[in-house]
Amino acid sequence: MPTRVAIHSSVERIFPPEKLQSLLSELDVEVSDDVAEGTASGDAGDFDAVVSFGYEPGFLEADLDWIHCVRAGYDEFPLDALRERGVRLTNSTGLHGDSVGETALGFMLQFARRLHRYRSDQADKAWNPPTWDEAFTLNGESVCVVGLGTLGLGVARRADALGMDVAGVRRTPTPVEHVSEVYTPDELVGAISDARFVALTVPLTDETEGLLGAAELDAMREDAYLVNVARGGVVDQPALVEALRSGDIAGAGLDVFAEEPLPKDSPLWEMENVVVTPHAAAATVDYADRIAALVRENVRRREAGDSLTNLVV
Ligand code: NDP
Ligand code: 7N6
Repeated sequence: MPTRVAIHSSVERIFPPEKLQSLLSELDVEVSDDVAEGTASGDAGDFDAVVSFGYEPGFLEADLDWIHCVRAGYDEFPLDALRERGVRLTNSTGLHGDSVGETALGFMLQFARRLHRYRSDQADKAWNPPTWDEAFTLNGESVCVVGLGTLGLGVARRADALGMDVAGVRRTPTPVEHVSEVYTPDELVGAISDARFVALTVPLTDETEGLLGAAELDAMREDAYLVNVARGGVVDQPALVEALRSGDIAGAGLDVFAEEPLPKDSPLWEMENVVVTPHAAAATVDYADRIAALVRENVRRREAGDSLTNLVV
């Protein structure tokens, strides 16, 4: 039996659902939010699978055996409940090394070359060259990349290519290409305390929630910059605001926040040493094509009775 796939409208957050439907037109695939109700065309039987950005409680009511999350981060999905119901969850890790890697380096280059400041000055037609000791080069500077999977490697590879000294943190302390020293989470404070940049690229889990709190921010250099392209919850955001205000760190490039969209009254919007991006680090025009390839491969595996790639539970 061919796999009947529903594309949930939440994928709109990244690309039009119809775009993915047309890329997968050789499959039995429909854009539908009523996964429990079956196909809009009234055919008997429910969907087997749903491709979604977010989680809906209705997914557990439907007779699905597979959910594909179009994000790498699956922290919003109830893993225990899915496991109990025998619903498999796959994610989209592996797709974002280039996009997020380039965004993270973009943040770093902006701070080193002061581009963020000139862009703000441009709004006032203000000609403000840097002071003699303000600008620096990434070449010769150091970065600590916390999380060394797809994103972390995307950052490490680029930082290494620009002549930076790259250290990293992960639970498995095996050598990683482009990373001179790999630390474990219990060594986090030591790992970040010498770095000019700290880049967060870990999933949000019980272990990583609030990983970067007041003590870690305090341990960072006063001329250090934080880059968060992981999840807002990995950082204690009030402690970050305080560290930025008090000059405990020099600045931050933030793609992700405790609450998204970032509320209008957040002090982060108006800080001269902060660059805010709207959870856009992974955005790229070929995102839907990459998701289509992943879904196609897993439909093939499902129908062959093989284990799915990018399986979470
Ligand atoms: P991966 O699974 O490829 O990599 C995760 C890395 O984190 C691994 O190196 C893992 O290594 C490490 N890790 C896990 N737990 C810990 C821990 N407690 N302490 C230190 N390291 C840890 O995931 P991706 O790189 O694809 O994505 C990472 C996260 O980034 C996603 O979960 C998502 O939340 C976020 N993301 C954000 C995007 C954006 O648009 N801003 C885009 C894509 C992802 P080990 O197992 O050895 O610890
Ligand atoms: C979509 C970003 C992820 O976890 O947060 C990201 O993959 C999704 C552009």
